[in-house]
Amino acid sequence: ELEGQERVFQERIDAGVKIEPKDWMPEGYRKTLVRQISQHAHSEIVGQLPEGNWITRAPTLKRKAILLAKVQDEAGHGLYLYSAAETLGVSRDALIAQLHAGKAKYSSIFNYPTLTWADIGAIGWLVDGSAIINQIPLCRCSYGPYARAMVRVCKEESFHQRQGYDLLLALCNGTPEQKAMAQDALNRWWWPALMMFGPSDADSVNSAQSTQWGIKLFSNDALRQKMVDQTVPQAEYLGLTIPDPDLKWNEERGHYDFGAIDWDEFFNVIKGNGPCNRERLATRVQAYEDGEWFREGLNAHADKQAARGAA
Ligand code: FAQ
Repeated sequence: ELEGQERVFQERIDAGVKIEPKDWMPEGYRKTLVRQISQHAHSEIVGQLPEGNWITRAPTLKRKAILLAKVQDEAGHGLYLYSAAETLGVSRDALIAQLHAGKAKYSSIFNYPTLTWADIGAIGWLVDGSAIINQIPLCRCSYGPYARAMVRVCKEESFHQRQGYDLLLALCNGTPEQKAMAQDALNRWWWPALMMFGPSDADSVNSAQSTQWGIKLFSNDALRQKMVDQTVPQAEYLGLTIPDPDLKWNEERGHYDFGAIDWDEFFNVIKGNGPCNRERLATRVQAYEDGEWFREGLNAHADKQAARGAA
């Protein structure tokens, strides 16, 4: 039984009233949001790396312009999300320091390598596709600044998803080698994409509280099922095979049944031992250090402006 401020807070959430930065909130609510929003921000920024890897190798000027725009959008998403986290009383510098020290999580998916051009298509189709399914409900979550940030992010993610599908469609309508490249990318990205939704509901330690607080509106497994149901017909249209022998329409449930996820692989990746964890972190830290001269310049300029204003 909740009492006092906490009860009033829960009643507001249950009534669908958004919580705003200056409102009273339980410390656990604040902490949960800082955790989730910062992980989400880090995912956007680290998520630029696998695709950034292909900007100089895009096959045509048009594909290069599209990919550049997508990767820039991801930087923007990171910035909206760090700003949303800052409304909860943490600084962006502190969050970035945690990431660089290897203490903060970011999505498991960005620890896999992009080996071929088809991987860029698979990321747009499957990774942005999953991101949309997870983020559409977040547009209605209880914390105002996070919910509002998600509206624009989701619009941009849908462009990202379409560009990935369009890229794969071109490959699948191309030569047998191109189609094989698309199939190989699907084989490698399918299972990691399903892992993006987090552990099964039985192992999701944060779900119960986050649901009560209106941060989570659907469970990890419910969203994962939605992703499978939505993606199977899209794979069929491409003429590609999803790498799961147990995948089968279940008439009774009205959903696809699918095979078991390798949770050992998932937990290994989130512990820092995926194929690219070390490389991703090292690249981020290097980029930050290389930007030191620029941050110094910005500060010097800001100090000069402030001194002028004071004079
Ligand atoms: N990777 O109890 P739960 C994108 C952790 S999309 C790593 O179920 P929760 C777009 C979880 O943090 C990707 N860690 O946790 C893009 C927790 O550990 P903690 C980013 C994971 O929070 C596309 C533990 O496991 N999207 O970036 C993962 O209730 C292309 C137990 O899990 C978001 O972050 C994972 N996959 O539910 C960008 C969406 N899954 O913190 C560039 C917002 C779970 O207690 C290119 N986040 N963990 O130490 C969420 O909706 C939730 O945080 C979940 C996890 C659903 C991810």
